[in-house]
Amino acid sequence: MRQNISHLPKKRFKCGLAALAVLALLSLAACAPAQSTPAGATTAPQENTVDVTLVDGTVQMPASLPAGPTTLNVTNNGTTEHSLEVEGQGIEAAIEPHLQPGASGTLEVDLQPGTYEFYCPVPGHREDGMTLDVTVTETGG
Ligand SMILES: [Cu+2]
Repeated sequence: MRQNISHLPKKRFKCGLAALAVLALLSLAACAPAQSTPAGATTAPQENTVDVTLVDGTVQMPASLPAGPTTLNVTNNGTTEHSLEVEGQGIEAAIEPHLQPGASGTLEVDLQPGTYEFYCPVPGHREDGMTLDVTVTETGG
């Protein structure tokens, strides 16, 4: 008899645990979305946007940029197709496909302090002067 009595509470205990586990899972599921969507994004690193203009024979943009995640807004103002390739500090990124005259595109790069070469990857254009040495400097914190 005593064994029977002690049996019942154990079962109930197990049920209670299961219910608690379900509750915990539910509350976790409910909490997760709220934590992963910070509205203000106040702690995000500073993002920079730089306009780059490609004309026949020249890459027009600032020759020095601050470090950080950077979006390059590239416009082809030339008369033939051009593009932009960024090379330096382990980065090698280019806009593909090439930009037709009047077209624009974006290239996102995470710039670290150092020197980079921004040039047009269309064969022959780099040699014709469509290249620019860009210095990236640490942003003052
Ligand atoms: Cu070009």
